[in-house]
Amino acid sequence: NVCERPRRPKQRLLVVANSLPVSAIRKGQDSWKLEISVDGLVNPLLGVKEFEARWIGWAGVNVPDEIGQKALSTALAEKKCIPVFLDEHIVHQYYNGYCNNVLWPLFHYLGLPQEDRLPTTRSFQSQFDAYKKANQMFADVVNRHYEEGDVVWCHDYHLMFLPKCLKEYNSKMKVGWFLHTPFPSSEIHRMLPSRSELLRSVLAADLIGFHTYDYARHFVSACTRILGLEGTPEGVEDQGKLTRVAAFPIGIDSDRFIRALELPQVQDHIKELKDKFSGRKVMLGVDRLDMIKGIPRKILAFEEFLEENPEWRDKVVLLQIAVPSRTHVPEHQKLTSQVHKIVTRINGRFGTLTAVPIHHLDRTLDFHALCALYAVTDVALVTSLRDGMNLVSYEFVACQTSKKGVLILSEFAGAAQSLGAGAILVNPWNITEVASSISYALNMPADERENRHNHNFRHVTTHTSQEWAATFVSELNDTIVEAQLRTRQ
Ligand code: ADQ
Repeated sequence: NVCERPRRPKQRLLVVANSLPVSAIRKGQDSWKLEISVDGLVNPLLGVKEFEARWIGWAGVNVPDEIGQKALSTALAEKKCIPVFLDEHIVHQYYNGYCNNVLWPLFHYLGLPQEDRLPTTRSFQSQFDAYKKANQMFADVVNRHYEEGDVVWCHDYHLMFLPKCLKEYNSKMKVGWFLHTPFPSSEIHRMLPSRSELLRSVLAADLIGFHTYDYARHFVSACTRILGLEGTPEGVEDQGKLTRVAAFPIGIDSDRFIRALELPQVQDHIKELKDKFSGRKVMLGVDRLDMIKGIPRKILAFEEFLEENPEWRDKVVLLQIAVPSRTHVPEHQKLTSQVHKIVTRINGRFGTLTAVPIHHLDRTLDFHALCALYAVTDVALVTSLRDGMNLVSYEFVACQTSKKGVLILSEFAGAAQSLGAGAILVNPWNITEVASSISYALNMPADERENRHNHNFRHVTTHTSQEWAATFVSELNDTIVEAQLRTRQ
């Protein structure tokens, strides 16, 4: 008889993010349909199996009545999700207002709202008040579900006020905060009227994580320059209390993508796509439809490439998949119509009766269709103007086991620091440079393509989302031990 060691129970991890990994559609007074939602924050965290994870987040819908709230909470509990109910007014001020109209553009170097988006200074203040109120509501729910020994991992710019609220409830709670967007230069952050309060609230966490060393350095500089605190190689020190600040580059669940390529339905998709685009090289863009993703410039670069290289006109196709996101923000509506106009113009200019150079889809693809698309692609184009990391570039590399295609990657995406050696790095603001990189990529000799791909493939398959989460949480556990040691000394 083999003597089995009793398995240690997994540590409970409370993942707190603005949105839950499912979206809820109301079917009746007490019945709900739940659908998995996709984005760069949800996808990597879903692959994390080492912890007993619970999600806490906004339900994504307004549920004013108690019956509806109770039924939704029960349905979500099956998915290990716990909803935070925010009313329409708070959502408008906190989510549409302060998060999406102020913090998101600022952190991506797009500045603060212009006067036409900000009628009065009072409205700015009321958005910030709503932001704090919403964060407090998240803290209430976390506090209600917290059990001793849990680790609380707060995510993203929506919840910068949360670490402070949680520590006010319970100073022993292990609290980590991770930012998925870039943290901008302190010169940008100092424009924000609430700059100090936000920094101080985040500093209440035990561990603060960013995708890259540069973002961590910008954050520490903001704390030293704006708050006058001391920055050390470990983090930020305030009156003897050290808050650890470090880089934890995210990854993907690469095995999930590699395994999917073997599935019959994915193989069928691949065959269909190969037949449809036979005789043409396939270029691919997959982005949420957002200003930061640089979609119009990318398409203009493709146009310039077609202009300069007439011999390629009937031999290449660009598939641009853009998921509509934050559709209520007026800038996003403008962006959609701008992209449509450019695509129509270019297809009118270079298309024939039987083929067009750009296929543009405004919708989410299911996982298997996405894997098939990645697999048949010759050149992927990721031209974000700024991007915290960019996981599309990782997913593309994981699915290129047979093609070994080329990745053109913006130097302003965090991924440029991890995949830069294998990708062709471009300045996405320079349309001519992107156009000539397309030409270089399409003409690249096979051995160079293979070397570049192998380099990136090694990185993507060894720096996974599982490893990212395990490293962050283990370091978070250690910071508490350190803190206890310090108090014992
Ligand atoms: P996002 O801005 O959402 O994430 P990204 O990292 O590219 O950006 O992730 C997008 C995710 O959505 C990918 O997993 C992709 O597969 C999926 N997706 C995109 N378009 C899709 C479509 N049409 N159909 C189906 N799926 C689609 C934020 C930051 C990023 C950071 C991540 C993770 O803005 O910089 O990399 O968080 O930290």
